[in-house]
This record gives sequence, C-alpha cells and structure tokens, in this order.
Amino acid sequence: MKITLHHAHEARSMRVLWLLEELGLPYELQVYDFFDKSLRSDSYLALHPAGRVPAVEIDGQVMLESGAIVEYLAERCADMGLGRAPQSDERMAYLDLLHYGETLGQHLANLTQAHIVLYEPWMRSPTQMGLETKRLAKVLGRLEQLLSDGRDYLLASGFSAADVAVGYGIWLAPRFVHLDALPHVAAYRARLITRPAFAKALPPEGARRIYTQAFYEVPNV
Ligand SMILES: N[C@@H](CCC(=O)N[C@@H](CS)C(=O)NCC(=O)O)C(=O)O
Repeated sequence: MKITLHHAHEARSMRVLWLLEELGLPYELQVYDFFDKSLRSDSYLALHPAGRVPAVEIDGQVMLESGAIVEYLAERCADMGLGRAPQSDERMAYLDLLHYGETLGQHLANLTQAHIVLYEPWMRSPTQMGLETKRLAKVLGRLEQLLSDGRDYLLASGFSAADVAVGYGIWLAPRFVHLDALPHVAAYRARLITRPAFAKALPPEGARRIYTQAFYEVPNV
C-alpha cells in the first residue's frame, strides 16, 4: 500500500498516525500547521474540501474520516489482529466503541474551539464551556463503567483499533476534565500512552502544538 497521511500535530489525524505505527506500515507524512491557514490553501482544499485533517491517500484514493480510516486500515492488515472480523463475537462492541471515539471527539472539538481557537474572552461562552466539560465527563463515564471489570483495553480480548480511535480522546481529555473521579479511565490512559506506537504519533520536540496548557479551566461567570 502507498499511503500519504495529511496531519496536524495533536489533531484527530493523530489516530491515523498512531494506527499506522501500531501496524508497522510505511507512510509519507505531510504536516500542516493547525493555525496558519495552510489547511485553507487551494492545494489542500482540492484534497479535503472542508479543510480538515486527517486526509489520507491510499493507493491513489482519498479517505477523510479518521474513524473510517482506522477501521479500513485495521481490516486491510487483518493479520495484525487490531480489527475484529465481521462474524466474531466482539464485532458489535468493536465497531460501537471505535466510533464512540467521535462522541468524545465532538466535545473535545467544541472545548478546543472555546478555549483555544476563540482566543478573546468576549468570544467565549462560559456556559457552553461548562456544559461541554460536563458532557465530556459523562461520555468518559461510559468508559469508566466498561473498564471497571479490570480489563486492560476496551475489548476483553485485548488491544484493538477501537483503543486507537477512542484513545486519542482519552489522551486529550485531562486537559479539560480532571480524571480523579475516573480511576479506570486514568489507568487505561496510562497504559495507552506508554505504547511505543503512541509515542511516535506525538509532535516532535519544538513543534507547534494545539494544546499548550496542561489544563484549561472554565472561566467563572
Ligand atoms: N470527524 C472528522 C473530524 C475532522 C476534524 O474536524 N479535524 C479537525 C482537527 S481535530 C480539523 O481539521 N480542524 C480544522 C478546521 O476546522 O479548520 C474525523 O474524525 O476525521
């Protein structure tokens, strides 16, 4: 497979980068600055008309949705064992959890916009920021419940592409929500971020990041 991943550090394209590393697939990486409008260039918009990352070119075809890309690549590399076959008992849970990554993703994106993209205080709504924070905590609550039986990863059988899709959000979540009340999620996060493939998906030293604060507090109203 010839793969080119279009990526911005710390954006959802990290899911694809992480999975490519888990699968040991060769790829070319094109990195864009999240803030400098390079995702709005004519050449990038020709690839992704909405100007988002990821975009991935695979053997001349283009995919634009990180969950679908993760699912597809896990299927293409079935022998690596990160997908779950259509007839397997875990198939339903696998797909359900893999796509739950975007339920986390929507709140993280809204919080990123509110805390970081809308940089002037007057642009922000503390009410909306507080609500999104609570909704993110609630979404994490489902995972806390799932992991409370002592499993290491989302599926009882072990690490899968669903952990990559969800894991991006789990990595990011503590910038917005304290994990003290979610001990199983916190332990799961610690397991995920020590995976060598995850470390390779992080921005290199000195790269411009989206998230520069350890925690983004909701302003008092
Ligand atoms: N559901 C899409 C969302 C893609 C998306 O919105 N990516 C964000 C980064 S996390 C982006 O490119 N934002 C740039 C922008 O909105 O200008 C996916 O998971 O691939």
